[in-house]
Amino acid sequence: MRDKLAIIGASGLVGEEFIKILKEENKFDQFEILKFRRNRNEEEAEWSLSEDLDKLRECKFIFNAASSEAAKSVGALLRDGQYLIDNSSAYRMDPSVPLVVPEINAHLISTTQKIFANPNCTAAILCMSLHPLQKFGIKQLIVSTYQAASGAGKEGLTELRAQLKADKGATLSTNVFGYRLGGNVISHNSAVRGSDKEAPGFNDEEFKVIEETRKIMNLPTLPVSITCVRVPVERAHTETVVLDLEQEVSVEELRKIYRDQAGVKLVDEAAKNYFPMPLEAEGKREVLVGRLRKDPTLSQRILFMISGDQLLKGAAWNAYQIFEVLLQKISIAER
Ligand code: 2RA
Repeated sequence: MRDKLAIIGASGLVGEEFIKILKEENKFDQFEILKFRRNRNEEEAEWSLSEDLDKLRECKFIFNAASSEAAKSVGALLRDGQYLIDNSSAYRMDPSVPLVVPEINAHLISTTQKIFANPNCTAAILCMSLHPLQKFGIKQLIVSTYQAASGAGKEGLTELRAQLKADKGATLSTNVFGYRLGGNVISHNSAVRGSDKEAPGFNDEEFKVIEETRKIMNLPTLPVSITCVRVPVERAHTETVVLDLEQEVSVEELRKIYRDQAGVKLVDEAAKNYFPMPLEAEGKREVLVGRLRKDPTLSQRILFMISGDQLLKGAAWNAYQIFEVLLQKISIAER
C-alpha cells in the first residue's frame, strides 16, 4: 500500500509547483496524493480544515503551502510517524522545530522530528549565497530586496498583470499591494511594526529575514540591516548584498567558491553586463549569484547580487529537498 501524502494549499502557486516537482522527480505515483484546496466554499475567507481532519490523520506526509492557521491545526493533530513540512511562518522560529535549507543544515532532519519548517523565500535564497562564505567569518550583513509580485500569491500576480496592461490613469484594484505596483516600486506590503521595541519601523518581511537568517546560519547575534521592496516583476526575487567578513577574500576566490557550490549558479560577466536577473532565475532551482566585487575602501567588505525563484528554492523546491532527505532517513531507520 502506498503512503499518503497530503498537500494543503494545492491550488496556490507554491502547491502547484510542489506537485510539478513531485511529477518531475517521479515521486507523484509512489504516493497516494491528497490535494486540499482553499475556498471550496467561496464564502469562506480562509480555508477550513474541519471536514478534512480525519483524512489528514491518515497521511504519513503533509506539506502545508497554506496559512499559519492551517499549519497550527495540522501540527496539533500530528501523531508519531506523521511528518509536516510547513511552508508557513507558524513554526519557523519555534526553537524545537528545525528551519531547514538542506544544503546548509540537512543534519537537522531526523525521523524523530515531526515538523520541519521551510524558510521565508527571501531568507532561503539569501542564505544560499551566505553559506559558502561562512568559513571566512560573517560579521555583518546589509541587504536590499527587489521582490516579485507572485511572492504575494496568485492574487498578487493577477493584480500586477492587470496593472501592466492598463493605461496609466486607469482605476484598478490595488487590494494586494495597497498601491499600483505596475510601473512602480513600493515598500514591501507586509505590516510595519511601528512600535516594536527591537526595531521600530521594520516590516514583517524584514523581521522574518533577519530572524530566519540568524537561525538558518546559526549566527544568533548577526547584525542584519534590511530593506524589503516590491518591484513590478512577475516571478523571482532579487537581492543586493553587502557583507563584512572577518577575513579578506579575493573576487577570484569568490567566483571559484560560487562556481563549485551546489544549488548556486555563478552569473558574473562584467563585459556583457550579465548578472543575476529575475527573468533568468525564473523556473530555476539554483540561486543566481554575481556582480561580485570588493569595497575599495574596506578590504573585508564584499558586495554582490542574487536572484532566485522564490516559488522554487524559496518554497516548493526547498520543501521537496527536505522531503527527499526525510525519505532517505526513514528508509535507513527502517532497515
Ligand atoms: C513575499 N516572502 O514575497 C513573501 C513570499 N512568501 O512577500
